[in-house]
Amino acid sequence: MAIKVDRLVLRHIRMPLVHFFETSFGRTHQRDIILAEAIADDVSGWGEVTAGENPFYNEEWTGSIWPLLIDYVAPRILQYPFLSPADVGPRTAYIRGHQMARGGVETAIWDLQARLNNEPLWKTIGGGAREEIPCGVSIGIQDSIDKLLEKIEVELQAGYQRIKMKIKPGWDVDVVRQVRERFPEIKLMADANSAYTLADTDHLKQLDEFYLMMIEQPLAHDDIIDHAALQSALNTPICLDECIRSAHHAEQAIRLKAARIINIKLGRVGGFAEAKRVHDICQANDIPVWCGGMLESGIGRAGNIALSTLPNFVLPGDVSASKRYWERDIIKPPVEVSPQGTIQISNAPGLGYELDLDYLESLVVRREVLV
Ligand code: OSB
Ligand code: MG
Repeated sequence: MAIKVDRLVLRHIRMPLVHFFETSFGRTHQRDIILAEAIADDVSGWGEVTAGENPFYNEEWTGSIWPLLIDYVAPRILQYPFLSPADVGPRTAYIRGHQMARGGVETAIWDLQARLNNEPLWKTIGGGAREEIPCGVSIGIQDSIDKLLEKIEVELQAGYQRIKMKIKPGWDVDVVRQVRERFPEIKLMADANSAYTLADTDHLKQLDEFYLMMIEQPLAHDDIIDHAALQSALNTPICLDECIRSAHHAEQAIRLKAARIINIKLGRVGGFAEAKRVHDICQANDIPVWCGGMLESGIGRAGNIALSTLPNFVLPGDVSASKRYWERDIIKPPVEVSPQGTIQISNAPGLGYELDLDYLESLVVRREVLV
C-alpha cells in the first residue's frame, strides 16, 4: 500500500551539550537540530537532519536546511504516493547535494513505514544481522593532554570498545604518542576532519608507528584522488567520512584504493536507501564499515542503531550513550551502553524508543507545518 504524507512538521530544537565537542574545524557547545515529522493517517514518523550549526563539516548547516526543506523537499513529498520509502531519495534527487536535509525527511518516512507496519525500523530497512551494536566513542580535541588521557580512561571504564581521538596540525603525532604510551593495547584511531594536505604525507607517516586501526578523513572533504595517493604511502588504513556522499563515491574510492574502511553516516549520504547501497558495495569489496555520528539527539541516534544492524557494520561505530551528550534526551528511555560496550537493539515499532514529546516541545525555537 502506498504511503502519502499528508503533513510535514519541521521543528528546530536547541539542546545544550554536556561537554563542548571540538574538531579540527571548531568547537560546538550547543546543538541546533532540525527534526522532521512525517504524518500519514495520524501516524507520525520522525527523522533528524544531521547538519551542524555551521557549514564547516560540509556545506549544509541548520540555517540552510529550513528553506531547502520548505521550498524544495516538502512540495515534492507531500501527497505523493510512495510505494516504498526507498523512492523518497529519487523523488528529491532533482535537488543537487543537500543530502542531510533530504535524508532527514527520508529517514522520517522510513520510520513512518515501520510504524505503519507495526515493526521495528531495523526490520523495515532489512537489517537485524545482530542484536547488539558494538560501540566506540569519539573524543574531541581537549585543552590539555592530561584531560584527554583522563577522558579516555573514563570511556574505557564505561566499557567502550574503541577510542577515536580528533587530531589537527599541532594536536597530532605527539598527542597520539602519549595516548599510545598510556594505552598500548586499546583499539585506537584518529579523525582529522580534512585538516591536512598531501604536502603533510611525511608528517602523517609518523602515525604508522602507533598501529592505529585507521586514520579518518585526513585530506580534503571532496578529494578521493589525493586520499588514494596518501593511502599508498601509509601502512595505516585510511577511512573515508566526508568524501563519501553516495554509493557511487564509495565505488570510486574503492576502485582507486583511496580507503580500506568506510564510515557511513545516514545524513551525509541522504538517508537509509543510499546508506544501504554504500554498505552493499563495501561488503561486496571486503571493505568493513561502521556507523558515524553527528552529535545526534535520540531520534538520529535511534536511526543510527537501526542502520548498524546491517551485516557489514562489523567495526565499533561512533554511536554511544545519550548521557555522553545530553543531560536529558528527547527519547525514553535514553540510549544506554552495556558494560561490554554494546547497545541492545529494541523490538518496539519504528525507532524503538518513545519520544519525550513534552520535553521535545520545550526545546523548540521555530516550527513550520507544511500541508
Ligand atoms: O567527523 O565523525 C566526525 C561530530 C561532528 C561532526 C563530524 C564528526 C563528529 C564526530 C562525533 O566525530 C561523533 C559523535 O559522537 O556523534
Ligand atoms: Mg569523521
